[in-house]
Amino acid sequence: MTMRPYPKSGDLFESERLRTEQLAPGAILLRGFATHEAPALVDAIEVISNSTPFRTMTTPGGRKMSVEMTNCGDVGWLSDNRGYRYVPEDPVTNKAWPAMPIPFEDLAKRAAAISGFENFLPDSCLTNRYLPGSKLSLHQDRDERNFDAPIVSVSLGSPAVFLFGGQCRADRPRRILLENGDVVVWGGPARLTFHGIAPLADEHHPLTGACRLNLTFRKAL
Ligand code: MD3
Ligand code: FE
Repeated sequence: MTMRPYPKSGDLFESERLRTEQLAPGAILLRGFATHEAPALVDAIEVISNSTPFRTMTTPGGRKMSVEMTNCGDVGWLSDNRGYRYVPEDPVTNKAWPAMPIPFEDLAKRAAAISGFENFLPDSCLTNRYLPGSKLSLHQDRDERNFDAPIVSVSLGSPAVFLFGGQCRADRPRRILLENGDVVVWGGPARLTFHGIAPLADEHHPLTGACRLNLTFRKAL
């Protein structure tokens, strides 16, 4: 039997090394975890948005959000004058949301597992599209039926400053740069932290041009 020595860390390419960072208990940043998959993910988002287009939504308070959104999976998140909720049909097309592509689900499961959340089964994937100036105000994700499952987020394209707050809205947020291929897993004590995205800068990325895409995988039901 031939045995290959386990590679010393110096033998690993930078792109093969796991760059994990615990931002807080339950919040694990996997830098570059999806970089290799990024072009395929962007292509799949293009396909999804051809059947269920990106649209801006209105908050229950009547403000138009600057981020454009679409969904895939069993249910999709939406916001309108009646509130925030998950629905099985897209109100724009009056059809079911497209199925979650297997490579999406697979990536979300691998990221969750490596972060200590085995058996994550997302049933919803919200895709956010940011253009220069688009932002997402500080908020909590609390429209899911239970908070035991983590949320997995994948950043694609142009970089953004992520605002990582605390358990109270008034906690001053830390600013963390999220770049193409970065994946963050939010579970346990981090599941209800306040978070947002600062206005996107006007930067060019070879994959997406000026725009940033973000996937958030959730177990909504
Ligand atoms: C921390 N999206 O769609 S991803 C959202 O980049 C959302 O589009 C942002 O916040 C974006 O709701 C941020 C990072 C993220 C997502 C969900 C979280 C951080 C989170 C849930 C709980 C705590
Ligand atoms: Fe959120």
